[in-house]
Amino acid sequence: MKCRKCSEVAVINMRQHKLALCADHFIEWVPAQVEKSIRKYRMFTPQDRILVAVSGGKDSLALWDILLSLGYRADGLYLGLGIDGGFGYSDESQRKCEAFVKSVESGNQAIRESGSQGIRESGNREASSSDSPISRFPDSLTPDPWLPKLHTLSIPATYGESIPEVAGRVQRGRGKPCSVCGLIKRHEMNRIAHELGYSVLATGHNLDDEAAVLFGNTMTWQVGYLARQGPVLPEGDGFARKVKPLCRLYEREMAAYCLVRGIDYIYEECPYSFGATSIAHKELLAELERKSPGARQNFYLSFLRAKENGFLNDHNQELSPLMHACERCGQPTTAPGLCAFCRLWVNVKI
Ligand code: Q46
Ligand code: ZN
Ligand code: ZN
Repeated sequence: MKCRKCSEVAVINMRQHKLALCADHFIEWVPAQVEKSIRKYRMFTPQDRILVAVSGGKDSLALWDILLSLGYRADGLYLGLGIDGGFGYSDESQRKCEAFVKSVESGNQAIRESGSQGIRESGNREASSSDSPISRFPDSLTPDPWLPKLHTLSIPATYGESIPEVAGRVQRGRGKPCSVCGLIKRHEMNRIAHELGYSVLATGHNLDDEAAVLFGNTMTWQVGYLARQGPVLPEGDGFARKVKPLCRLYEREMAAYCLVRGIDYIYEECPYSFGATSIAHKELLAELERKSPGARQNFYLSFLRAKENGFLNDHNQELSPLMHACERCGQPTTAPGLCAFCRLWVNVKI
């Protein structure tokens, strides 16, 4: 199959777009799509300081790479969860994040040394002078170039227990640590974004993730969750704005992007992700997609359009429960007293 834009061999065929692209055109197309989502949903501007939640997986590292290539000032945040799974899951995923940020640094170093105008090291695309989003590549040639930082925080080192350990001793973690894990991650991301002055927190959720969540919420008509689901969760009450710039890209496109760009990521999933309902929903939607290309995209994007047109508006107004500052950490919480995160630790010395 040939690239739609040139005669090179295509590396990917995106049936939902009826579009096959070669490697060069694909790594131009992906950031352009992300930039469109950023603008369409008014996620952020070049003036915002962005914190990307990185897990060492393909989506979050691809997102960080794309935001940097588009010229946004995006730093990374890695939370060490203390999950081993028999293969050192957390340690390995941290190594992938560190290797990524090092490769960006050495890429920028190489540009400065070569003095070439706006061209990154091997595998990176050329910054054109056109008005394409790619032209806002980081100004690597300025005398004191901005370099992305990776912030890391180890949950066991900070709080004395790994995620599986906390989950093992509280009711909420019975059976699976995911609910406790989600709670801790949300709290720590909010806290760190706030303390370090980031206005935006970006996560690597792709369209497959979002469609699976939408499917789950629709199956049980969780209108509260449906009203809140979207590519942007506005800032407020001490929380940074949360955005999902990859929400219109398929998971396989992110895997292809990493491959073409040479981004090394952790292939293994978290050992606790197996058997999750969201994975079963993803498989169902993937089956539908095989039979009807674009079905998954239509499902999610039609939902977003319906919301833009007022679907669930009434429900949105009902949401905004009264918030209080947690007595211990100060983060906003709906319950008076301690927030859910602090209640996890009240009996633990930290
Ligand atoms: S990291 Fe945490 Fe996920 Fe692992 S323990 Fe569950 S929630 S599956 S995104
Ligand atoms: Zn091409
Ligand atoms: Zn608290």
